[in-house]
Amino acid sequence: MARFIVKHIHSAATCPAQNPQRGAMLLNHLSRPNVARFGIRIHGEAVVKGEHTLYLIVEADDSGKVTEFVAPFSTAGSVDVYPASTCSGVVAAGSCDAPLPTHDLGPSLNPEDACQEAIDSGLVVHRAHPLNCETSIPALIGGVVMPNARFYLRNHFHIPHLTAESYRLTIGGLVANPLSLGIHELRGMRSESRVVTLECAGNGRTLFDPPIEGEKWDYGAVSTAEWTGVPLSEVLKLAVLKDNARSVVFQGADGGKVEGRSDSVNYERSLKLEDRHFDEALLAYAMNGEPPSIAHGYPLRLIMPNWYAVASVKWLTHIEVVANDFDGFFQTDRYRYRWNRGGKELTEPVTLQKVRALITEPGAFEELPRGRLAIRGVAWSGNSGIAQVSVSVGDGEWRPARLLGESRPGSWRWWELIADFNHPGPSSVRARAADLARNIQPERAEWNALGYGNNSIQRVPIRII
Ligand SMILES: Nc1nc2c(c(=O)[nH]1)N[C@H]1C(S)=C(S)[C@@H](COP(=O)(O)O)O[C@H]1N2
Ligand SMILES: [Mo]
Repeated sequence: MARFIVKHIHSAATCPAQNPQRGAMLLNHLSRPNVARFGIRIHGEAVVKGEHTLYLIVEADDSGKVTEFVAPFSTAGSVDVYPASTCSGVVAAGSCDAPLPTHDLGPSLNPEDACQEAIDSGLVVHRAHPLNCETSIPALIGGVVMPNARFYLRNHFHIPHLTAESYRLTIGGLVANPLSLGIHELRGMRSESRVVTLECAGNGRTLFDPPIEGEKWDYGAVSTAEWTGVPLSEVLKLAVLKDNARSVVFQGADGGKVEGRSDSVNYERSLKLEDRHFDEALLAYAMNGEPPSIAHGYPLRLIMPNWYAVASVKWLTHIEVVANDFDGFFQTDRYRYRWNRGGKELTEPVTLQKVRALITEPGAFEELPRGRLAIRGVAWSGNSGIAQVSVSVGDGEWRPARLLGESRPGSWRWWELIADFNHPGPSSVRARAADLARNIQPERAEWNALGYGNNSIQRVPIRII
């Protein structure tokens, strides 16, 4: 469907609203059932006050349908039909007069629709194409999981649109029994559900100083869902690993050109069989009890609990079992910490989520009345469970917050502290998490060239009135 704007101007003398019958005819012409008969949709209509000018926003397969529909207006005045697009459409295309970019990897989600849906769901958009959006922190109010539509989105390429009917997951490489499985077969296997927090390794990148190139994540590139699927180990058991198998490479259906490599690459990541979280890996076909949306990896994605979410490959179509370390772009060129210590370049792969607390209440720069105030948030760590969250009010002593709900490995946990704020004026709230492996959040995380793993203690400035 294409979008059009219709502009109709009539003179004061021919204004249809002056005559009750012609006015009613106009309303009936614009009524939903009548509009549907013309095979178009009206998204909005408005008359400019005092100007006898009407605008319509219309969706139709072609302008012919629109012209046909607006023909009756021409008896009262002029009618113009303009091809149009949404703001998300032009932002995704990169300009008001550029077409949406295309690619050759098969069907993909319309970037305009994907972006519009994200805006309508209240996500904070950082880039329209490929679509990157973070979860709005004020939207986090209790409840362990995020509704799917409000779950942050991180995409490196066009979003592939796979269908469940034609979908296959193939498993090859160092296996005795190569497999090709459809969604129906995967759903017929032993399933598991796990509540898992995904956090982008770049979450908090904008808080590094000096600033770093890359997606401008604030605090919201993190969300939690209950994922359901087949344990990876179950599928690998069927495939029967050969003795020299060391690593598993997960391939996504998306791909394209990347910096420093001549050929197009797919989104691919690997995991060593000896990884301590290997047995927790899930081939997920459900997210909070529904199929994941296309943008979250429909119809199947890998979920790697505790790891930064770079490991949780979406649109998983192939698993290759290999004997060597994998050197794909997203394994070796990106998602590595790069520090410069004492003039020496040091590098390490990005792996587990660092311990971190996020304050969801109060909001930054909120004005709050004196007296009792709830401070709430979530905390998580990929290394182990959360041992404690401490809160400091107005740079005062650290006080232990109450941990809420159950401790679930791989998932964030809510905490709260009710505090008294007796003095009007500017104040602040800080929260610091520690995990059971004795990792504690640093005052300031170490700056690294690609801006990963920023788990610095958060400060929320507020004003007491
Ligand atoms: N196939 C594929 N999988 C992917 C990515 C991607 O671009 N393509 N991005 C990764 C990164 S960096 C993150 S943070 C998570 C984001 O998952 P979400 O969009 O469902 O929140 O997906 C990971 N899996
Ligand atoms: Mo990420």
